[in-house]
Amino acid sequence: MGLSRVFILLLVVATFGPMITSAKDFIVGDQSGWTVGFDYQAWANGKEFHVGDRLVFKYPAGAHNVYKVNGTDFQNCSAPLEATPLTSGDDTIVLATSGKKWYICGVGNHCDRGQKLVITVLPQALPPSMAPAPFPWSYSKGSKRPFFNFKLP
Ligand SMILES: *[C@@H]1O[C@H](CO)[C@@H](O)[C@H](O)[C@H]1NC(C)=O
Ligand SMILES: *[C@@H]1O[C@H](CO)[C@@H](O)[C@H](O)[C@H]1NC(C)=O
Ligand SMILES: [Cu+2]
Repeated sequence: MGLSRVFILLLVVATFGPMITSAKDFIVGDQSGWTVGFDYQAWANGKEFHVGDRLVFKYPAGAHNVYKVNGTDFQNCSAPLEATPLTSGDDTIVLATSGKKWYICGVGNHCDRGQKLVITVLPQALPPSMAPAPFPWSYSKGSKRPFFNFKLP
């Protein structure tokens, strides 16, 4: 028993460990950072944001800021008066819930000049095509599992 159990445990940890803990940091705009005249929709296109991932807005402090707004304010480029923006120049936002999230810069007419980002945050679960198979011991003996068909003692 001993060795094979250890082996199975190691295999499970090696397989599923990275998936469970792989929250990602996204530098908004990559090397361009958070600025005017950048196409943030193109940047967001094709990226998958999940609950637990983080957005990092990088800019020279004082030059820009970050407001989290709703869809209406996003369309209108209006920074809500009652909200306080992030201003550090290295602002990290943890994506805590799924759904659409809107961010704009409230300085001057920067939002109108393209400094706005809308993303859709997906639930933490991986999409079905990438989802880890259920653990082997949840399977009955004859079931067909190409990778995890262990014989349990
Ligand atoms: C948004 O813009 C529309 C017209 O474009 C206007 O009617 C509405 O009052 C604006 N909303 C806000 C919150 O500024
Ligand atoms: C969006 O936020 C503004 C305040 O910034 C608020 O007045 C407005 O009602 C909100 N709109 C929606 C659809 O929640
Ligand atoms: Cu700005």
